Amino acid sequence: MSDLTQTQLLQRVKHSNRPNGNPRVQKISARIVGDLFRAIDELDIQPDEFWAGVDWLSRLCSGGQAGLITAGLGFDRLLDIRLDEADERAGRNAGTPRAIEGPLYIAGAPLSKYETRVDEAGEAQRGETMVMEGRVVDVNGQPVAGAIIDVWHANELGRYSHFDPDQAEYALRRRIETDAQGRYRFRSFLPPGYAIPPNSPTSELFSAIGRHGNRPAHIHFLVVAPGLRTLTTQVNVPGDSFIDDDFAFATRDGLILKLEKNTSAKGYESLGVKEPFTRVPFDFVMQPAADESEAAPQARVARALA
Ligand code: MBD
Ligand code: FE
Repeated sequence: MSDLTQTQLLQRVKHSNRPNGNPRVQKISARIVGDLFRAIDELDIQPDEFWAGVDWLSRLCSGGQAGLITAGLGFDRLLDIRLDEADERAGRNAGTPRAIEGPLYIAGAPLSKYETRVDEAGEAQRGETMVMEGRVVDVNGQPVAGAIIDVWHANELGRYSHFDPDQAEYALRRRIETDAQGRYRFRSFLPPGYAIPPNSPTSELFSAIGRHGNRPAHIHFLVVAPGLRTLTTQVNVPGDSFIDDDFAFATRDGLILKLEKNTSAKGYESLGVKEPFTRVPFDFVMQPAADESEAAPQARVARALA
């Protein structure tokens, strides 16, 4: 039995020779290994190519960039498309569209009621001042009090706190609880887009396959409320040249912001706004949860928190 053909080898790799395996893991791993064996054979992948790939993968993972590659190769959006398709079949594709979480969410941001600054008071101007505001409502238009909106976005250099050692903990990350009328509002600045780190495993692959690694300007949200289906989404700042060419494929109709430039500061004093600013109205429309597993707070799609 020491001389194996490719087929015999694959059979033995797939064969479980201990009890108590996990059937789902067995099935998935057998399929993926089999597909890779076939790719190696059909593409005549040479040992140096194979080991270069393994080396790339270990550098990618030890550098914390696995979630960047899944987004850039379309896997994150694929999972969303499949959830949308399942919703469509179940007749429940209402409300604010979902959009990928991305690899840069951190739980536990500072929590405020109704309103907050997401940027810091007393800093130099970091971009166009904006106040985003609106309500969380259910699919019948009823306001949702006590919803928790997690918001996070990049700084003026396109970098996210926690991953960027130059920023304070939770910089540009906040949570806001909606008031009795379901309202929220926050002040920040319109962020720029994001680009994958240069000289990294991710950029290596992207230059080799001839793709850019840019995301258009966007803001992330995770909205959680009792009895409602947890919503992970992103909104885009209009006018960005990458808006229809996002490296992570996350742009969606219904998620492009409308900017109300030159809004009067009157009524926004509590956010420290003193001059005309850009108002950004946006309501989050949340579906009812089909069951407990879809509702707050455990329904965020489980992924490790970097
Ligand atoms: C981001 O800011 C992001 O949102 C995604 C999905 C991937 C990389 C950087
Ligand atoms: Fe992002």
